[in-house]
Parts: sequence; structure tokens; C-alpha cells
Amino acid sequence: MRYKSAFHYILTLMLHAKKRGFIGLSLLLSTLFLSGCSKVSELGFPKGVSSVNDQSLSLWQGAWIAAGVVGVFTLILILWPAVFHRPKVGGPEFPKQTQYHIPIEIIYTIIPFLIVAVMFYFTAKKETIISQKTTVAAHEISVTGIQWSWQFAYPEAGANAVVTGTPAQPPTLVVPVGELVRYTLKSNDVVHGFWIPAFMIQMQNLPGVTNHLEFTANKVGEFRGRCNILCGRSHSQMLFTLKVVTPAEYKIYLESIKGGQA
Ligand SMILES: [Cu+2]
Repeated sequence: MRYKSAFHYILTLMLHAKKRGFIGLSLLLSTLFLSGCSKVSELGFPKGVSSVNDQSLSLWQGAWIAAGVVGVFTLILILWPAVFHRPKVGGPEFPKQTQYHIPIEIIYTIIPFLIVAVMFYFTAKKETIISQKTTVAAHEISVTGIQWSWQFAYPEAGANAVVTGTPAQPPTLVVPVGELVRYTLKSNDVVHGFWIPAFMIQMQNLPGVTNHLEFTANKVGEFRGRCNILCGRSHSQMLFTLKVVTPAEYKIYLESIKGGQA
């Protein structure tokens, strides 16, 4: 009974707050829209750490704004009948039942289609820019997925410049800051996923297929990398460290691995 009366109390409050609700709702919506227009937070992804972030961050933020607008609109559609269309004293038990309303059915088919089409357009546009093959890459690194670690090869330092990790000793991928690197992605066995979360980068290492990826690391530091395709027993240990160093340090590193694993 206590729960029931609490529920009634909330409903009464809601009904009394009809007018205030309108004001509150419009305030909430305008705040959402205004904050969305002025400055959107990075929402989990750091700004400017790689050339991919420069492209993808606005896409990520846009997707969140779209999800927010759809979410708020859906919440209003759910709450509206619950608050404003409650049974009236002495009224019919059920309101007029509306079915097969063709215009409404067309509208709720077209609107989601438009939302998906707009998101697809922006995604495809950014994806084309990100996956573009250029001729200006300053360096080449080959990334091979192996059950369950990574092998990084630096052909510009010779055929022996290969670093192989193990689940117990995850390897480090060393890249120069501010210089475009072209990565060749391969797999020795099953499908793996080359993923650097902070860089908003993920591409699959496929057996029998060679994938290519290019990006520039923009900030010196260490970042986490991992495999994001379930690839077997020790998948969770398929980790690596991405170490972004200055071009001078990169040269020294290449020298140090010329004869084999450093
Ligand atoms: Cu894997």
C-alpha cells in the first residue's frame, strides 16, 4: 500500500506540474541544443592525438548528438501519454483505438530511414578520407597478428628488424610523431583486430588478405593497443604498447633493431 500511495503521489505531482513540466522540458531541450552547438565534449575520445581523431571526432560527437535527440524525443513520446492521457473519471475505460494509420506508419518508416541515411553519408565520407592511400607516407611498418600476440616489422631498417611479442610479454610498437606511417596488416592464422582506442583506429588482420592503413601520431607518449576480434583462448592477452617518439628517437630505435629484436 505504501508503494501504491507513493506512486499516486508522484502521479499527482506530475499532473499538477503540467504547466511547469512544459517550461522544464523546453528549458532542458534548449540547454541540450545550446550546449550541443557551442562546445561538445570529446565524449571519451581524446582530441588531436592522431590524424584519424582529427577526422573521426566530429563524427563520434555527431552520432552522440543524433542519439541524444532521438532519445529525448522517444522519452517524450513515452511519457506524454502516461501523463497527459490518463483515464478521466467517468470516461471510457479505453480511449479510441487507432490502428493501421497509413500516414503515421509511413512517417515512422521514413524518419528512421532518413536518420540511417544521414549517418551513413557522413560515415562513408570520413571513411573515404581515413582509408585514402597516399604516396607521401614517410615510413612503413608491417603489423602481423599471431595467436596470441603481435609482430611488428620495420622494413626500412632491414629484413631482420622484427619485434615479436608473446602473451606474457606484449610488444611495443614504436612510431615517430608528426610523420605519416603506412601500416600493412596481415594475419598468420585467424582474424585479429588491430585496435588503438585512443587513436580511434581499428582495422582487421585477415589471413590471406593484406590490409593497409595510414595515420600520423600527433602526440608523444604511450598508448594502449589491443586485439578487438575474439581470436581464441588468450585473446585478452593480445596487447601491445604504442610508443610515440620524436623522429630522432625513432631513427635511433630503427638502428637498435637492425640486427633483430631489441
Ligand atoms: Cu587476436
